Amino acid sequence: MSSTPVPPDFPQICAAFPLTGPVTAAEPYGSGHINETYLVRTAAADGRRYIFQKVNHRIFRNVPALMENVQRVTTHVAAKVRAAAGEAAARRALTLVPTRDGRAWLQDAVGGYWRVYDFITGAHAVDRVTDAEQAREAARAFGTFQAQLADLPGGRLHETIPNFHHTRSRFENLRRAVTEDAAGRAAEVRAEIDFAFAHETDADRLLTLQARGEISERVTHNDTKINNVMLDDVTGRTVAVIDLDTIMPGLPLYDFGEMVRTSASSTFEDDPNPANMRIQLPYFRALVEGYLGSPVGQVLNAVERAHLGFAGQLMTYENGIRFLTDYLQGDVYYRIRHPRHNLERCRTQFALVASIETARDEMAAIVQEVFARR
Ligand code: ADP
Ligand code: GN1
Ligand code: MG
Repeated sequence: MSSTPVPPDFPQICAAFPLTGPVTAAEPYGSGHINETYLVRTAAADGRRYIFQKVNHRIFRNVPALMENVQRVTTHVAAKVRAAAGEAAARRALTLVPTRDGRAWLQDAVGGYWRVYDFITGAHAVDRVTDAEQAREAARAFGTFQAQLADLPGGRLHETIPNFHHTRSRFENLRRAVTEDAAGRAAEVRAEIDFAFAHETDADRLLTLQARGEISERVTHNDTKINNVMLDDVTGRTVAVIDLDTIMPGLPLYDFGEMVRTSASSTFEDDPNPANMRIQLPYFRALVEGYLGSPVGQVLNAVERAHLGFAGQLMTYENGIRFLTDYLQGDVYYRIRHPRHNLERCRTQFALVASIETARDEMAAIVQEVFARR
């Protein structure tokens, strides 16, 4: 659960939005690491609920640009979903609730940015995959979502966080954090620093392929964590892809790799015991089947296909070095629940990197098998 309590000025914030009934309750919601998310219940006859989010503008430096992206993406996806799903479409795409004066967001008295979405009913997000079907669903959903964005009109989206998945620049941030050692923690995490430095060359692999033109940029989600897809409470099928703040130009391999990190892993990303963490090959197979079976499967080239397993390793490595960097900098980025949280997250990510390295050949064989069967 989010640990940020409902702020004292919340009633004024609610009043700026045309909710269908008076607010009866508001509570912190979800387990995202970045934004503050609240569930708001109302006394409306239809029991209408809303998701209020305070966007973290220390991390997202240009919230108006971010919200322009979100508006463009939600409008485009909603139109596609309506065409395909008719009446059932309402909960299949995030729907922004504009302020009373028609804006996509509200700026509060102290400069905070708020937005409101309709609550997606009858669905839930999970922090960990517990069966292969969930993994297949998530991959199908993110693959379909990416395909829906392929013809997004209006030019290039804003980069809401520059160099978000630029692993070379993530690596250089780590190197700087080690040198500066702002929180005096470098000596304690020597083993993790050594692991990160030993894998430095991985940071350039996809960037090099991209520079050579062998793989190319598309509109991607960039945060395809399993808890960023809502699954139906009854059928377990995907209802909607959420958390649109990092939708911008990226590589499809980043999206697939992040799915491997969070959906083909044996435990939570912050399991305090790294020995519990390993790659789950049946879930990896399900991800490959779901992703290659989605419309995106038709447009991936052979180089992209050959790097599906490596993408998982790279995104896990990237998250590991980001957690380590944050630990070294004194926990300035991610929300933490205890002082060693970022270190535990890092260790458990590095355990998964090592496990994926060991399973490299088996993963390559799975990709080939699934591809050959299509
Ligand atoms: P963060 O960027 O902090 O991860 P998210 O947008 O992913 O924020 O929201 C956090 C959590 O809130 C999600 O994992 C999901 O459980 C829940 N959530 C977000 N939007 C909705 C929505 N429209 N309807 C229902 N639940 C939602
Ligand atoms: C953050 O916002 P959330 O919790 O879905 C982070 C991702 C990381 C993830 C690690 C904007 O995602 O990049 O992979 O934590 N989002 C941002 O769990 O930095
Ligand atoms: Mg999220």
